[in-house]
Amino acid sequence: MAAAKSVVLVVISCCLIAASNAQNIFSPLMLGYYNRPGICKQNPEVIIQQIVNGSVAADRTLAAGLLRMHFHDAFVRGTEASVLLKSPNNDAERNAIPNLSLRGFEVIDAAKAAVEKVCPNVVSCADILALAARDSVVAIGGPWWPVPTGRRDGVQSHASETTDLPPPSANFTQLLSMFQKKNLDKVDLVALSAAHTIGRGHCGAFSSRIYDAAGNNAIDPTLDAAYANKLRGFCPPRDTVTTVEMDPNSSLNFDSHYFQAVLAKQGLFKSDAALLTDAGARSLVQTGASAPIIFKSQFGFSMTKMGKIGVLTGRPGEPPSQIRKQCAFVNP
Ligand code: HEM
Ligand SMILES: *[C@@H]1O[C@H](CO)[C@@H](O)[C@H](O)[C@H]1NC(C)=O
Ligand SMILES: *[C@@H]1O[C@H](CO)[C@@H](O)[C@H](O)[C@H]1NC(C)=O
Ligand SMILES: *[C@@H]1O[C@H](CO)[C@@H](O)[C@H](O)[C@H]1NC(C)=O
Ligand SMILES: CC(=O)N[C@H]1CO[C@H](CO)[C@@H](O)[C@@H]1O
Repeated sequence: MAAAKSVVLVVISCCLIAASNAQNIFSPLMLGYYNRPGICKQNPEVIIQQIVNGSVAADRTLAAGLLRMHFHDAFVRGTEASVLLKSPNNDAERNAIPNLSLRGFEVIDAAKAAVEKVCPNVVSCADILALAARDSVVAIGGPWWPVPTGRRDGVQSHASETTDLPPPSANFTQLLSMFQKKNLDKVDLVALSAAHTIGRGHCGAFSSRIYDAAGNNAIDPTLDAAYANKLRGFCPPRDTVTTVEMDPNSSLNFDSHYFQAVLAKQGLFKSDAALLTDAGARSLVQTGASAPIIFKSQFGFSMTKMGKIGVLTGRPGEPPSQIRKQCAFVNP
């Protein structure tokens, strides 16, 4: 009898545990995931925002760094912070060529350290990066967008997988197919490309447009010749260190100048110019140029969508995941 009772107890407690785990295991992303009662004694989103505001106030260029880092995270393995991992063999995503110049790792580390002090082992690095990208854009006067939270962190990162990132040499067909593989459509492609309204690019990412890969000294006909000559002034042939503003004179402001630049054949990369080669995309570029408010709301909508690519929430069948203690390392 006693034995039977304890079996029943075991069964009941097993199922209670299973049921309470199930709430965590099956919870999809939701707004304010960490702001529910009993999760954290202070809303971690506010702590993250404070750190991001402080960092961007000290160095406005970090907004571009954090926005781009979120994009690179999302496109490779999903929005699960694989971009933050360090590898002892230097073969993680951040060691790959397109990582070039990823910036803002220290902001994520500072935000993680600050939230760990308040509620350790609760807030994922993937959520911190998604929130920081949004908050940094808001901090420079750009649009706000909702960032549902509840992501968990992945446990793998491979330099070889950065081939999922579109190269600056991509044509429209390639860009669209790479975005479609991530469940993003043409509207998202055009809206998100306008992230290049902030930040800088290395000469090497567009030098073939101003010097010609074949060494003929020819200028890419899809690039405005006067602008190309100006770029030559910044970038001597084979320069690997100089960077130039992607949106001239306004690379620290989140505006819709990017679209004006693209229409004037002053998009910096071939991938920017490629948006004019598709009729539908071209008309979206025109809309973006003439209706900044529509652009900003679409940008936010597409960012929320990008932030959902390949998220890990601990559901059965998903790759292993965790809440990392340090964003650069999987838990020991
Ligand atoms: C459409 C395909 C895209 C291509 C081919 C592309 C390519 C590039 C390249 C080559 C750079 C310059 C990197 C360097 O030379 O240091 C760059 C910078 C940047 N990209 Fe993109 N990108 C794309 C889409 C995006 C998206 C979707 C976002 C974000 C939503 C984004 C955000 C940025 C930002 C903010 C920078 C400036 C980074 C800084 O100043 O540190 N890009 N991109
Ligand atoms: C961060 O800056 C934004 C934009 O200036 C502001 O709305 C927000 O209240 C700030 N957040 C914190 C926590 O200081
Ligand atoms: C785009 O580039 C790919 C790969 O180089 C090529 O096969 C394709 O023909 C190009 N498409 C267009 C429209 O130029
Ligand atoms: C940027 O500013 C410089 C110097 O004020 C000016 O010569 C140049 O025409 C401006 N470029 C654009 C695209 O507005
Ligand atoms: C910031 C960073 O990790 N940069 C690395 C990018 O990848 C190259 C190799 O492709 C490394 O040399 C950089 O250190």
